[in-house]
Amino acid sequence: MFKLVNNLTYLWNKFKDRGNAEFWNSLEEELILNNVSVNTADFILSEVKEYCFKNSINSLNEIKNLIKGKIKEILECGNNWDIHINEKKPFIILVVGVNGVGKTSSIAKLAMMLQKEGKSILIAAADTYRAAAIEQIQFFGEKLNIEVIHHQRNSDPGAVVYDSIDKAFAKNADIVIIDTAGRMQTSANLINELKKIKRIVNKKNSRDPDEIFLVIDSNTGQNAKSQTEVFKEALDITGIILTKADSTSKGGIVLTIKHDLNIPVRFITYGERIGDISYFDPEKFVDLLVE
Ligand SMILES: Nc1nc2c(ncn2[C@@H]2O[C@H](COP(=O)(O)OP(=O)(O)O)[C@@H](O)[C@H]2O)c(=O)[nH]1
Ligand SMILES: [Mg+2]
Repeated sequence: MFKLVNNLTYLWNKFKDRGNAEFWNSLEEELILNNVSVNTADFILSEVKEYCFKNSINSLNEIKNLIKGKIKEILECGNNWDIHINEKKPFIILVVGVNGVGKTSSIAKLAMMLQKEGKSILIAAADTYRAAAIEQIQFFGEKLNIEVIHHQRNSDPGAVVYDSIDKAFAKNADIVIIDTAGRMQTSANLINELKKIKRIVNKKNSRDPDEIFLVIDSNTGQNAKSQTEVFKEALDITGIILTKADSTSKGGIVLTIKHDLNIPVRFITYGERIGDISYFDPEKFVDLLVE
Protein backbone atom coordinates (compact mmCIF):
# COMPACT_ATOMS: atom_id res chain seq x y z
CA MET A 1 0.00 0.00 0.00
CA PHE A 2 0.95 3.67 -0.14
CA LYS A 3 4.21 5.16 1.00
CA LEU A 4 5.74 8.59 0.73
CA VAL A 5 9.25 8.05 1.91
CA ASN A 6 10.66 4.59 1.40
CA ASN A 7 13.59 4.81 3.67
CA LEU A 8 13.72 7.71 6.07
CA THR A 9 15.70 5.74 8.65
CA TYR A 10 18.23 4.73 6.05
CA LEU A 11 18.62 8.32 4.87
CA TRP A 12 19.01 9.54 8.41
CA ASN A 13 21.61 6.92 9.28
CA LYS A 14 23.53 7.86 6.19
CA PHE A 15 23.66 11.60 6.87
CA LYS A 16 22.77 11.84 10.57
CA ASP A 17 22.53 15.60 10.57
CA ARG A 18 19.86 18.14 9.80
CA GLY A 19 22.72 20.45 8.75
CA ASN A 20 23.55 18.14 5.87
CA ALA A 21 21.98 19.53 2.70
CA GLU A 22 22.20 16.12 1.09
CA PHE A 23 19.85 14.70 3.69
CA TRP A 24 17.15 17.21 2.73
CA ASN A 25 17.82 16.85 -0.98
CA SER A 26 17.54 13.08 -0.79
CA LEU A 27 14.34 13.41 1.19
CA GLU A 28 12.86 15.75 -1.38
CA GLU A 29 13.89 13.34 -4.12
CA GLU A 30 12.08 10.51 -2.33
CA LEU A 31 8.89 12.54 -2.07
CA ILE A 32 9.01 13.45 -5.75
CA LEU A 33 9.73 9.85 -6.73
CA ASN A 34 6.58 8.92 -4.84
CA ASN A 35 4.53 11.38 -6.90
CA VAL A 36 4.52 14.38 -4.61
CA SER A 37 4.80 17.49 -6.83
CA VAL A 38 7.87 19.70 -6.49
CA ASN A 39 5.67 22.48 -5.16
CA THR A 40 4.14 20.30 -2.46
CA ALA A 41 7.47 18.71 -1.53
CA ASP A 42 8.88 22.21 -1.03
CA PHE A 43 5.91 23.18 1.08
CA ILE A 44 6.42 20.18 3.34
CA LEU A 45 10.18 20.25 3.69
CA SER A 46 11.08 23.94 3.79
CA GLU A 47 9.13 24.63 6.98
CA VAL A 48 10.26 21.39 8.62
CA LYS A 49 13.83 22.22 7.83
CA GLU A 50 13.52 25.77 9.15
CA TYR A 51 11.86 24.54 12.32
CA CYS A 52 14.64 21.99 12.88
CA PHE A 53 17.29 24.65 12.64
CA LYS A 54 15.50 27.21 14.82
CA ASN A 55 14.76 24.67 17.54
CA SER A 56 17.99 22.69 17.33
CA ILE A 57 16.15 19.52 16.46
CA ASN A 58 18.43 16.76 15.33
CA SER A 59 16.70 13.44 15.82
CA LEU A 60 15.03 11.13 13.38
CA ASN A 61 11.88 10.76 15.44
CA GLU A 62 11.30 14.47 15.78
CA ILE A 63 11.88 15.07 12.09
CA LYS A 64 9.50 12.26 11.26
CA ASN A 65 6.81 13.77 13.46
CA LEU A 66 7.28 17.21 11.96
CA ILE A 67 6.86 15.82 8.45
CA LYS A 68 3.78 13.92 9.53
CA GLY A 69 2.37 17.11 11.03
CA LYS A 70 2.86 18.96 7.75
CA ILE A 71 1.14 16.21 5.82
CA LYS A 72 -1.80 16.24 8.22
CA GLU A 73 -2.04 19.96 7.74
CA ILE A 74 -2.39 19.46 3.99
CA LEU A 75 -4.98 16.71 4.32
CA GLU A 76 -7.13 18.05 7.07
CA CYS A 77 -7.84 21.69 6.40
CA GLY A 78 -11.58 21.97 6.50
CA ASN A 79 -12.54 18.73 4.82
CA ASN A 80 -15.69 16.90 5.41
CA TRP A 81 -15.11 13.24 4.77
CA ASP A 82 -18.63 11.88 4.94
CA ILE A 83 -21.25 11.83 2.26
CA HIS A 84 -24.16 13.70 3.73
CA ILE A 85 -27.39 12.39 2.37
CA ASN A 86 -29.76 15.29 2.79
CA GLU A 87 -33.53 15.18 3.06
CA LYS A 88 -33.99 16.44 -0.46
CA LYS A 89 -33.89 13.13 -2.25
CA PRO A 90 -32.40 11.94 -4.46
CA PHE A 91 -28.78 12.66 -3.58
CA ILE A 92 -26.98 12.58 -6.91
CA ILE A 93 -23.41 11.40 -7.40
CA LEU A 94 -21.82 11.97 -10.80
CA VAL A 95 -18.72 9.86 -11.45
CA VAL A 96 -16.26 10.99 -14.13
CA GLY A 97 -12.74 10.21 -15.33
CA VAL A 98 -10.72 9.02 -18.32
CA ASN A 99 -10.91 5.54 -19.85
CA GLY A 100 -10.07 2.53 -17.78
CA VAL A 101 -9.34 4.28 -14.49
CA GLY A 102 -12.01 2.27 -12.65
CA LYS A 103 -15.19 4.37 -12.77
CA THR A 104 -17.65 1.55 -13.30
CA SER A 105 -16.07 -0.81 -10.79
CA SER A 106 -15.78 1.99 -8.23
CA ILE A 107 -19.48 2.74 -8.67
CA ALA A 108 -20.30 -0.87 -7.87
CA LYS A 109 -18.05 -0.72 -4.80
CA LEU A 110 -19.49 2.58 -3.64
CA ALA A 111 -23.03 1.36 -4.24
CA MET A 112 -22.45 -1.70 -2.11
CA MET A 113 -20.91 0.39 0.65
CA LEU A 114 -23.84 2.82 0.70
CA GLN A 115 -26.33 -0.01 0.46
CA LYS A 116 -24.76 -1.51 3.58
CA GLU A 117 -25.29 1.83 5.27
CA GLY A 118 -28.99 1.37 4.59
CA LYS A 119 -29.46 3.59 1.55
CA SER A 120 -31.60 2.76 -1.47
CA ILE A 121 -29.73 3.31 -4.70
CA LEU A 122 -30.29 3.61 -8.43
CA ILE A 123 -27.54 3.52 -11.03
CA ALA A 124 -27.71 5.46 -14.29
CA ALA A 125 -25.82 3.69 -17.09
CA ALA A 126 -24.84 6.91 -18.85
CA ASP A 127 -21.72 5.45 -20.48
CA THR A 128 -23.49 4.68 -23.74
CA TYR A 129 -20.25 5.08 -25.69
CA ARG A 130 -18.11 2.05 -24.96
CA ALA A 131 -19.17 -1.40 -26.09
CA ALA A 132 -20.20 -3.59 -23.16
CA ALA A 133 -20.25 -0.69 -20.68
CA ILE A 134 -23.98 -1.10 -20.12
CA GLU A 135 -23.69 -4.86 -19.62
CA GLN A 136 -20.82 -4.35 -17.20
CA ILE A 137 -22.81 -2.09 -14.90
CA GLN A 138 -25.93 -4.26 -15.28
CA PHE A 139 -23.92 -7.23 -14.11
CA PHE A 140 -22.99 -5.37 -10.94
CA GLY A 141 -26.58 -4.18 -10.53
CA GLU A 142 -27.87 -7.75 -10.60
CA LYS A 143 -25.25 -8.88 -8.15
CA LEU A 144 -26.18 -6.13 -5.70
CA ASN A 145 -29.89 -6.14 -6.43
CA ILE A 146 -29.74 -2.50 -7.51
CA GLU A 147 -31.78 -1.22 -10.43
CA VAL A 148 -29.71 0.05 -13.36
CA ILE A 149 -31.46 2.51 -15.65
CA HIS A 150 -30.18 2.10 -19.19
CA HIS A 151 -30.93 2.83 -22.81
CA GLN A 152 -29.33 1.43 -25.91
CA ARG A 153 -25.71 1.75 -26.88
CA ASN A 154 -24.89 5.13 -28.52
CA SER A 155 -28.07 6.68 -27.21
CA ASP A 156 -28.03 10.10 -25.54
CA PRO A 157 -26.47 9.82 -22.04
CA GLY A 158 -28.46 12.88 -21.00
CA ALA A 159 -31.70 11.02 -21.63
CA VAL A 160 -30.55 8.14 -19.41
CA VAL A 161 -29.86 10.59 -16.61
CA TYR A 162 -33.24 12.26 -17.15
CA ASP A 163 -35.06 8.94 -16.86
CA SER A 164 -33.01 7.87 -13.88
CA ILE A 165 -33.98 10.92 -11.86
CA ASP A 166 -37.65 10.40 -12.76
CA LYS A 167 -37.33 6.84 -11.59
CA ALA A 168 -35.67 7.94 -8.36
CA PHE A 169 -38.58 10.28 -7.63
CA ALA A 170 -41.07 7.51 -8.38
CA LYS A 171 -39.30 5.00 -6.13
CA ASN A 172 -38.34 7.56 -3.49
CA ALA A 173 -34.74 6.37 -3.85
CA ASP A 174 -32.06 7.93 -1.64
CA ILE A 175 -29.20 8.05 -4.10
CA VAL A 176 -28.60 8.06 -7.86
CA ILE A 177 -25.08 7.22 -9.02
CA ILE A 178 -24.32 8.19 -12.61
CA ASP A 179 -21.74 6.21 -14.57
CA THR A 180 -20.22 8.09 -17.50
CA ALA A 181 -18.03 7.44 -20.53
CA GLY A 182 -14.26 7.83 -20.42
CA ARG A 183 -12.18 8.69 -23.51
CA MET A 184 -9.20 11.02 -23.05
CA GLN A 185 -9.40 14.02 -20.75
CA THR A 186 -8.53 16.17 -23.74
CA SER A 187 -11.66 15.15 -25.62
CA ALA A 188 -13.92 18.19 -26.02
CA ASN A 189 -16.84 15.84 -26.76
CA LEU A 190 -16.46 14.16 -23.43
CA ILE A 191 -16.29 17.41 -21.49
CA ASN A 192 -19.36 18.77 -23.31
CA GLU A 193 -21.26 15.57 -22.64
CA LEU A 194 -20.44 15.79 -18.93
CA LYS A 195 -21.45 19.43 -18.75
CA LYS A 196 -24.73 18.54 -20.40
CA ILE A 197 -25.36 15.76 -17.86
CA LYS A 198 -24.72 18.27 -15.10
CA ARG A 199 -27.25 20.71 -16.61
CA ILE A 200 -29.86 17.97 -16.84
CA VAL A 201 -29.34 17.04 -13.20
CA ASN A 202 -29.76 20.68 -12.25
CA LYS A 203 -32.94 21.04 -14.27
CA LYS A 204 -34.54 17.84 -12.99
CA ASN A 205 -33.37 17.96 -9.37
CA SER A 206 -33.24 21.76 -8.91
CA ARG A 207 -29.56 21.68 -8.01
CA ASP A 208 -26.23 20.51 -9.37
CA PRO A 209 -25.04 16.97 -8.61
CA ASP A 210 -24.46 16.74 -4.86
CA GLU A 211 -21.09 15.14 -5.45
CA ILE A 212 -18.93 14.98 -8.55
CA PHE A 213 -16.24 12.37 -8.02
CA LEU A 214 -13.26 12.21 -10.32
CA VAL A 215 -11.74 8.73 -10.53
CA ILE A 216 -7.95 8.66 -10.72
CA ASP A 217 -5.84 5.54 -11.24
CA SER A 218 -3.01 5.76 -8.71
CA ASN A 219 -0.61 4.31 -11.28
CA THR A 220 -1.00 7.46 -13.37
CA GLY A 221 1.81 9.23 -11.52
CA GLN A 222 2.41 12.96 -11.70
CA ASN A 223 0.22 13.15 -14.82
CA ALA A 224 -2.79 12.72 -12.55
CA LYS A 225 -2.44 16.38 -11.68
CA SER A 226 -2.99 17.59 -15.25
CA GLN A 227 -5.84 15.10 -15.65
CA THR A 228 -7.48 16.56 -12.57
CA GLU A 229 -6.96 20.12 -13.77
CA VAL A 230 -8.88 19.49 -16.99
CA PHE A 231 -11.89 18.02 -15.19
CA LYS A 232 -11.75 20.63 -12.45
CA GLU A 233 -11.97 23.41 -14.98
CA ALA A 234 -15.10 21.93 -16.56
CA LEU A 235 -16.89 20.63 -13.45
CA ASP A 236 -16.86 21.34 -9.74
CA ILE A 237 -15.12 18.17 -8.67
CA THR A 238 -15.94 17.54 -5.01
CA GLY A 239 -13.60 14.63 -4.43
CA ILE A 240 -11.32 11.98 -5.84
CA ILE A 241 -11.79 8.23 -5.85
CA LEU A 242 -8.25 6.91 -6.02
CA THR A 243 -8.20 3.43 -7.54
CA LYS A 244 -5.76 0.53 -7.82
CA ALA A 245 -3.89 1.34 -4.63
CA ASP A 246 -3.01 -2.38 -4.59
CA SER A 247 -0.76 -1.99 -7.62
CA THR A 248 1.42 0.97 -6.64
CA SER A 249 3.11 2.17 -3.50
CA LYS A 250 3.43 5.77 -4.62
CA GLY A 251 0.99 7.66 -2.46
CA GLY A 252 2.19 11.19 -3.11
CA ILE A 253 -0.55 11.97 -5.58
CA VAL A 254 -2.97 12.27 -2.66
CA LEU A 255 -0.96 15.21 -1.32
CA THR A 256 -0.38 16.79 -4.69
CA ILE A 257 -4.04 16.88 -5.62
CA LYS A 258 -5.07 18.19 -2.23
CA HIS A 259 -2.31 20.76 -1.83
CA ASP A 260 -1.97 22.00 -5.41
CA LEU A 261 -5.60 21.72 -6.53
CA ASN A 262 -7.49 21.68 -3.24
CA ILE A 263 -9.51 18.55 -4.00
CA PRO A 264 -9.63 15.90 -1.28
CA VAL A 265 -9.26 12.17 -1.88
CA ARG A 266 -12.49 10.71 -0.48
CA PHE A 267 -12.24 6.99 -1.25
CA ILE A 268 -9.55 4.54 -2.18
CA THR A 269 -10.01 1.19 -3.89
CA TYR A 270 -7.41 -1.53 -3.60
CA GLY A 271 -8.47 -4.58 -5.57
CA GLU A 272 -10.93 -6.06 -8.02
CA ARG A 273 -13.31 -7.49 -5.44
CA ILE A 274 -16.43 -5.48 -4.81
CA GLY A 275 -15.55 -4.97 -1.15
CA ASP A 276 -12.14 -3.45 -1.92
CA ILE A 277 -13.04 0.14 -1.09
CA SER A 278 -12.65 2.39 1.96
CA TYR A 279 -13.25 5.96 2.93
CA PHE A 280 -9.90 7.67 2.71
CA ASP A 281 -8.46 8.01 6.19
CA PRO A 282 -5.81 10.77 6.52
CA GLU A 283 -4.61 9.46 9.90
CA LYS A 284 -3.84 6.03 8.53
CA PHE A 285 -2.31 7.53 5.44
CA VAL A 286 0.05 9.69 7.45
CA ASP A 287 1.20 6.65 9.42
CA LEU A 288 2.21 4.96 6.20
CA LEU A 289 4.86 7.58 5.87
CA VAL A 290 6.96 5.56 8.23
CA GLU A 291 8.98 2.98 6.43
N1 LIG B 1 -6.25 -4.18 -9.12
C1 LIG B 1 -7.26 -3.31 -9.23
N2 LIG B 1 -7.95 -3.23 -10.38
C2 LIG B 1 -8.96 -2.34 -10.46
C3 LIG B 1 -9.31 -1.50 -9.37
N3 LIG B 1 -10.35 -0.72 -9.77
C4 LIG B 1 -10.61 -1.07 -11.06
N4 LIG B 1 -9.79 -2.03 -11.49
C5 LIG B 1 -9.75 -2.69 -12.82
O1 LIG B 1 -9.52 -1.69 -13.80
C6 LIG B 1 -10.16 -2.07 -15.03
C7 LIG B 1 -11.02 -0.91 -15.55
O2 LIG B 1 -12.09 -0.69 -14.66
P1 LIG B 1 -13.47 -0.03 -15.09
O3 LIG B 1 -14.26 0.14 -13.86
O4 LIG B 1 -14.10 -0.76 -16.21
O5 LIG B 1 -12.93 1.39 -15.61
P2 LIG B 1 -13.74 2.59 -16.33
O6 LIG B 1 -13.40 2.51 -17.77
O7 LIG B 1 -13.19 3.85 -15.73
O8 LIG B 1 -15.19 2.41 -16.04
C8 LIG B 1 -10.98 -3.30 -14.71
O9 LIG B 1 -10.27 -4.42 -15.14
C9 LIG B 1 -11.08 -3.28 -13.19
O10 LIG B 1 -11.24 -4.56 -12.63
C10 LIG B 1 -8.56 -1.62 -8.14
O11 LIG B 1 -8.78 -0.92 -7.13
N5 LIG B 1 -7.54 -2.53 -8.14
MG1 LIG C 1 -16.83 2.28 -17.27
